[in-house]
Amino acid sequence: MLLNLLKPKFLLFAALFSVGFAANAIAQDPYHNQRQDWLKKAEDNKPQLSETDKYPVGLVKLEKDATAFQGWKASTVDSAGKLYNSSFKNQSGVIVDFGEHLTGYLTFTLKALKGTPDAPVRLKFTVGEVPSELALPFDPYKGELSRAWLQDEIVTVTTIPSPVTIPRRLAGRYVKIELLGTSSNFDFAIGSLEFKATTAVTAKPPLLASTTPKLIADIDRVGLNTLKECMQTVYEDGPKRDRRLWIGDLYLESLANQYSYQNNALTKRCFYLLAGLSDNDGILISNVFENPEPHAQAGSRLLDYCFLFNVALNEYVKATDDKQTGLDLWPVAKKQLDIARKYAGKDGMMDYIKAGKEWWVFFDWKDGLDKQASLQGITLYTLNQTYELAKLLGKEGDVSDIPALAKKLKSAAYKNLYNPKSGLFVSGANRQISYASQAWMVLSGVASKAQAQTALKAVTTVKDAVHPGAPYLYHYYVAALIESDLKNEAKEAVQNYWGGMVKKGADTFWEVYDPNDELKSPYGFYPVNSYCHAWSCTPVYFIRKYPEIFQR
Ligand code: RAM
Repeated sequence: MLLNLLKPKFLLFAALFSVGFAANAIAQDPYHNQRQDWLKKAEDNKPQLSETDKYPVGLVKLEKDATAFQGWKASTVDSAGKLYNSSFKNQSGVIVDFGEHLTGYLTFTLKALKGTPDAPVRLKFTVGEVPSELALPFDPYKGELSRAWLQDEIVTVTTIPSPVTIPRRLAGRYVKIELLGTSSNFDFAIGSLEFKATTAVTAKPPLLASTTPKLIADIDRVGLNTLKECMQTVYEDGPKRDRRLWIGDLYLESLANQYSYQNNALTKRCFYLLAGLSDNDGILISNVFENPEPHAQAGSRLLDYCFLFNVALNEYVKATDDKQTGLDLWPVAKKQLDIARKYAGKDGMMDYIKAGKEWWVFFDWKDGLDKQASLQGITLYTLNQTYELAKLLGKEGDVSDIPALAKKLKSAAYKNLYNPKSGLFVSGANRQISYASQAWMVLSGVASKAQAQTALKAVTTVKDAVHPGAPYLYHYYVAALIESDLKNEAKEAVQNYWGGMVKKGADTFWEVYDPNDELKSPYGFYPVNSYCHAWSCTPVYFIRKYPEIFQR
């Protein structure tokens, strides 16, 4: 009774409260008047995906092989024709090879060979990017990410013949098909199997010079495939997992795209989406989804990715001269600089301990990496790049404090993080030496060219230096080598690292690759790693931007 009496008052209060709350959020939202326009521009630049029908090229069997990647080799045992010409009852567990990595939709039909289909057929499809995904049992599942990322789907076919499309979009090269249930009154075969492959890529990239070494050309080919597969209606990080737009992946994909497929509309769309879906305080959210409506992963704020938005936008405006997009999104770039202002101490050092408590600070999938030097470096890099962007857009007046802040950060980095005796940059209380620290100190411009060369050469000789854990950080390491004019070293690094994946049979480049630990997974179960991962495609950028280093 009391509750009923209170109800209208409570509802009125709640309504006023929520109106007040919403009004407050709007009042705080620095982009309140622009968001809808940005999201509309994102929609206007959504690409029409191209669709291509692909068919199996053969049947393979998996063999344990200690020399193969992750210990599993797929070798061809039959032509694809066998699948269609004989009873499926004797083929359960067959593995179909499509010959290349594909992203899209799998459709099949069944056909009766003998008798009348008098019961449904239950089949299990497992799609793999690499052989180990088909060799290892997924359950009991031990990974930290959702079990549902793994691509096994059970399908019950009730009408034979009729086409069945697996509703979920799939990504991979191999398809295992197992028979889980059928009737003994009839026999059947697979009538057809096709993959509708989708991508936003329609252009052909320019050819490499005829002098390009074979291994480099192979790396470029695999990098292009990786990029093509990840270019869907956004730059996805991986078409198998996580299938969404992350700022860090967008940055590296947009660089590679600029020197290959040149789909500027896609890059533009991604910038507008991220801006339109940023947090109410104007800070970017690290990743966004497209469906059912564009939305961000609430609460996922990643410090280095906020900075890389600015860097990516600057690169894009420089490369395309699309100043309109630059001007539209300038408020967002300007706003991200508040992060630098907030954590820059009086001594010019970024407060990495506080930042690390308040943010996800990433840089690499590498346990134990100390991030002090990398954070100092990326902050400086961002300040410089954003100032460059401001100049391009005639907005220096908006960020007039930045040159002085950059100067302060630079001299503090030099004073606190450089060891002139060893010629190396150190990070954190334990003065850790890592590839990440050297790379970011070089890219930030803290090191002179001579110092950069010394540091990048020296780090390779330090026994317990922390190595990169994933191609993502390897990108920045190679960029630093090029920046320091260590051309041969850059070429060697690309040939050894990405060439290592090519030699191990990669069709597309992997999310995580440690040459000494092929089973490495940041997620506790390596089949859930992505084996076609955006941030690994950047040799395409290096090889094509610097032909004098890589194409001869
Ligand atoms: C992984 C994603 C993505 C990356 C983030 C930080 O989960 O696959 O590529 O940007 O982490």
